[in-house]
Amino acid sequence: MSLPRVVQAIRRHRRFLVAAHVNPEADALGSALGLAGLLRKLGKRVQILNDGGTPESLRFLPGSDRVAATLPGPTDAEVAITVDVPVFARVGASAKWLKQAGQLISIDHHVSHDRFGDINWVDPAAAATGQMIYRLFRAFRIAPSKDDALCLYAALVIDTGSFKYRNTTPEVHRIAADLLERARISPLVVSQQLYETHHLRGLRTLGVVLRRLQATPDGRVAWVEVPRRLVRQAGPEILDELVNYPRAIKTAEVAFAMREHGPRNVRISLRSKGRVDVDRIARAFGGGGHLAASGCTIRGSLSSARRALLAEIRTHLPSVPSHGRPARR
Ligand SMILES: [Mn+2]
Repeated sequence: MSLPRVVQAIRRHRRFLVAAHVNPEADALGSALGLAGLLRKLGKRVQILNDGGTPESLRFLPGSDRVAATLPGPTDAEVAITVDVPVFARVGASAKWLKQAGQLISIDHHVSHDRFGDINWVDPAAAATGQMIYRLFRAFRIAPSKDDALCLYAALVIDTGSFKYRNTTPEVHRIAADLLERARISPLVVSQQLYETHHLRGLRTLGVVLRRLQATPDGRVAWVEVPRRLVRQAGPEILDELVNYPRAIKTAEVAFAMREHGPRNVRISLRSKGRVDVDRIARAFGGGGHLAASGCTIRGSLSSARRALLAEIRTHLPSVPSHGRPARR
């Protein structure tokens, strides 16, 4: 448990650089913004840096307009903190500046975290990195502002699948309730910003893509494959949620979505209903994540990636299917 070490490092220093990962989602960016809010309330100087800046879809997060994509020169930050980053390479081009700081702290909840920081506060039991940032506010006895609360609430919503996944504990609901009160915002507004942002063209492409849903004859593994042409047509908002469709098939124990981003570049999202550890499956291909949600990239064609993945998944499936049994909690 490295929370006390993180608290101590924050107390001892004045200038901070905070970064998430490339293509951040609401947990990564919301955690970075929430953490920056806390540091500023403690009288620290903070710069938020993220390779690629703020994606269009997360502009509703207050403070996201101040996220820098690059810095004009070397940083004078004493401490760099990454949030929601399991392996250092995921920070992309921010690496150059993060390395210039005297100390690197990593705050994350991925079980696949590879302990790249000088201080690693990693809690795979946390539903979101945002939940850990909330704990950090508590540790300093500082209340999240209205804006901090919205950022941390969005982080919880996205990483719990809107409070549906196994990581949604009573504690998560209590924190969410506190954040909602402080953010003075309707959950409806947040869910509209996070989920109801599709374009007609993207949704129609989803229709085309879903016609390609596939499953093994026993139904225990289900997936969808998106060739490059449709990747471009569908757009990232559609593709990021795609794996939820094969996952929603009743008999599916493992689901995956494959998107062809280039020749021999297939990005895979993996989901499990809890019996199979998909972090281990992703790791077999150099990726990782959480027990029930992970990802990796396979260098090969769609069909060779599918064959390799199905073979690997087979070795992790329990011999008895869970058909007909209610899912474990
Ligand atoms: Mn996360």
